[in-house]
Amino acid sequence: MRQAGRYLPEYREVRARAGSFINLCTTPALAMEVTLQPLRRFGFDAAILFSDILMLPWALGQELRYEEGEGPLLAAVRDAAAVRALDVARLPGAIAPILETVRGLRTEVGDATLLGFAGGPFTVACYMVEGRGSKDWEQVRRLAWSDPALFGGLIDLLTEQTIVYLSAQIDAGAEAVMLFDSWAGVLAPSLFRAYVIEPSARIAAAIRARHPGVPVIGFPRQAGTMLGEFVRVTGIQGIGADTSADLTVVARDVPAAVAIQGNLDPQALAAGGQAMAHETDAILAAMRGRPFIFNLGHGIVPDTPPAHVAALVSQVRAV
Ligand code: 1CP
Repeated sequence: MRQAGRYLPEYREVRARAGSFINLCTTPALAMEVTLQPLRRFGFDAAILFSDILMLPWALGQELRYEEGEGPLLAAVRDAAAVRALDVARLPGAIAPILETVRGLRTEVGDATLLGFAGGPFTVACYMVEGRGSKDWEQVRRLAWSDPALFGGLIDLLTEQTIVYLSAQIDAGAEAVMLFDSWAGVLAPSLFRAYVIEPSARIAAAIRARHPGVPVIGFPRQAGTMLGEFVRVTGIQGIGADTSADLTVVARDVPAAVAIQGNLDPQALAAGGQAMAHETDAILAAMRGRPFIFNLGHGIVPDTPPAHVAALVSQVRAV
């Protein structure tokens, strides 16, 4: 999950210096610095590239800006002309600074694992179609039902470009890649199969073929009863469990060799103290004896006290 970001004063300092968020993501020296900050402070086992899932549509030429307090704002893509305007020829040049960040990080992370990432095609399409964040993504779901040719075409394009983008991150030094499908849980099962499982399976197969041995970790947030099918059909090596998932049920639903990652509630981390310690113990006990990556169930919240993160790390390290 997100490790850098607004809860760290040293991030806020670099963020202010960078001016825009996009400038932060596309200036290798700054993006490297904020990737390494949580690693230096807490000594995690892995570092995730500092970037954003929306750098892909940005690289395809879609207008994007990040407004303070509002999150991302994009020029909405809702018709065939807007899909045609996405320019795959722009991608290599646009992602070059991000790949330079990955190359620089490879030598800086030391023993920690360097994770690359991309958004799941469906979640990226959510922001592209809606033009901004949303709780239930009404426009996107309506479009998926009303114009499957258009929506399916957009998902296909994103799937192909995500393969290019993740492969390039691996070539630059990423040792594993994570696919964040944060809004997968809003879909009906038939659409979940078409727009979450199928594209993720294509991405995972392409990474397996081009980069054997590089793990792919999926995160189809709030997949609920669809989680087991997602893991089996995609053949991924790791599965991120969101806060709502019961890890013992997840363990029952996925093959024993698949690593489970998760899933402390970010609000338990923000609260800290006994409640956090107790919940952390329960997660660790449930996952004992199987491949497991301790993590949050979603991104860290900005008002999390860094001291709570330090306490959590020492508790997990003590196991
Ligand atoms: O000004 C700022 O500081 C912007 C805050 C911020 C940060 C720190 C955004 C805008 N993105 C990021 C970084 C980020 N985003 C990382 C890098 C790793 C790290 O921080 O350590 C990663 C992996 C992401 C992934 C991401 N971006 C997701 C998938 C995971 C998740 O949290 O669900 C999503 C949905 C986004 C979209 C996005 N970008 C930024 C915001 C505020 C949002 C969410 C908007 C919304 O709620 O709809």
